[in-house]
Parts: sequence; C-alpha cells; structure tokens
Amino acid sequence: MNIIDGKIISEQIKTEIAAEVRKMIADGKNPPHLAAILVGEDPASQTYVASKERSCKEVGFTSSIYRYPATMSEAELLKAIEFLNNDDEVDGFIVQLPVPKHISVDKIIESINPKKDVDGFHPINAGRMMASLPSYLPATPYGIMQMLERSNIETEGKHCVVLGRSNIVGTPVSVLMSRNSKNANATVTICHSKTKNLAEITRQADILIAAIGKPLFVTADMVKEGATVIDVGIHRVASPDTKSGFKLVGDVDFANVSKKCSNISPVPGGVGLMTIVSLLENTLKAAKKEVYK
Ligand code: L34
Repeated sequence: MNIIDGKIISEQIKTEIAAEVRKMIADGKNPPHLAAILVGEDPASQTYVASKERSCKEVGFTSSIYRYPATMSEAELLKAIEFLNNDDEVDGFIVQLPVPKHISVDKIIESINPKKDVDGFHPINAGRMMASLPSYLPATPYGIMQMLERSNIETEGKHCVVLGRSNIVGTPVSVLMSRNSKNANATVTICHSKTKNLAEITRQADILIAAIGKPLFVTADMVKEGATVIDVGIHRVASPDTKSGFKLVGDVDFANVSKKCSNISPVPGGVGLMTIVSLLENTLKAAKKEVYK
C-alpha cells in the first residue's frame, strides 16, 4: 500500500513555482500577488488562510490578508471585493469560505472579477471549465488531479466514483476526471445523499474520491481490494490524545481502508496541502496572464 504524500508532492510543486517566480523577478517583473479576504474567526479558516500566506512567502509571492469581523455586512464585503477587483497590484484574490450566514455566498462569488478569481468559483470559470476553455480550475479538484498525475496513477478507462456533488469539489472533479485529456479519461459515477446501494457502487471504484463531508464515512467494506482512495474530507473531532483536544480526520476510515487499497491520501497531509499549491498555481497563471489577457 502506497500513501499518496501530499506534503512531498506539494513541496515539489512549490519548488517549481519558486523557480518561476525567480525567473519573473530576473526579467524585471513583479512577483505574483495573492490577496485573501477572511470574514469572522472560524478557527479552521484562520488556519487555512495562515497556511496560504506562509506558502506565498515560501514561493516568493506577495500576499495580503484582509480581515473583517463576522458582523460585517454583505454590502461592506461587496465593497472590499470591488476594491480588489480594481487594485492593479493584486493578480488574484479569494474570499475564504464559509462566510457568515447573513451573507449570500453566490452573490459574493459572482461579484469577483473572473480574471482575478483564482479559486475558480465564479460561474464564468466554472462554465469555461465545463467547455474545456482556458480557466482557473477550482483548487481542490485541480489538486486532486495533480496528486493522481504525479503519483503515476492510471486513470484512463478506470471507474472513478465520486462521493458528493458540491459546486466546489464533487461536481468539478467529476468533470475533470471524465474529460478527454491526458491523466483523465475515467468513467465517472457521482454518488450523493439520494444514491441507493451506495456501498455496492463504491465497491466498483478503481478510484474513489470521498468528498461527502462526514467524518470516517467510508469504511473498509465499501472499498474494492487494490483501489485508489482520495480523501477530501477534513474534520476536527474531539480527542483525549492530543494537546489541542481535537484531531483531524477525513471522510475515510484510514486505519481500516488503508489495509485494502493500493494508494490512499491521508488527512492531514493529503488533499488540503494540494488545495493550497493549486491556489498558488492559479495565482502564478493570473500574474502571467496565461488564462485571460
Ligand atoms: N474560498 N474557501 C475558499 N477557497 C478554498 O480553497 C477553501 N478551502 C476549503 C475551505 N474554504 C475555502 C480551503 O482552502 C478547504 N481548504 C483547505 C485548505 C488547506 C487545508 C485544508 C483545507 C490544509 O492545510 N490542511 C492541512 C491541515 C491543516 C490543519 O492543521 O487544519 C492538511 O494537512 O490537510
């Protein structure tokens, strides 16, 4: 059994990005600049945004974080977005999700200039992805594709079962896995809350992508011997064994599932780290105007 090491793969990609940034600077260009808007004090969001900032530093990007209280109004957030849409110093930016309940996520996402939407969440980018046009790919699906590619996991003709149909993971990763392109060409089945005989379907998966948002949902009996399992879930669950009082687990019961599969991505140390480097890659593309002129 091989553990797909998100730490090693993400470090590799960061080294490649850092080399590109050095080249840009040598050519007299500015380094890429990523901005992040963080609303409220959700502990997980704070960790992720801090990690994004640290990663920017590692590769030589400029980064800015705009922090606002959870009480910020939707109108104020739209104003902050408009400011970044028009800030020529910023190549790309994100609004870290979730946002407080009184703010409409859809409105927020649609207000981001698609050219700066390095999360790839804007409907223009989602639509362009669907049409196989140049676009920013959503960071988590993009990270999963890179993880499979860089681990030399065969996808062509394989049965890929995706658990979950969210706009930001399940749906886009299904599209990417089924595309007619190198390192894709899989036959994809999407499962969700209304799926009948779920385990029967997951047991047919050569590649199982778990993005269902339920801790330890995927158990060993749901997985075929020798399958590749990608765990997208990340949950903080209470634990007496750690100083912090919690530990991180994924959507997959790693201890038991790992005994059966040929490749598995761990949590922590898997998809989360890939999500961050994919965001860096999109920001590099934004700075180089590779997707939009
Ligand atoms: N706008 N909101 C926007 N873009 C995103 O791409 C995200 N996402 C998801 C939540 N909201 C977002 C992230 O950044 C999830 N996510 C994310 C990013 C990083 C990590 C996990 C999820 C990560 O670094 N995971 C580490 C452990 C970190 C920890 O200690 O909590 C890992 O090893 O998995």
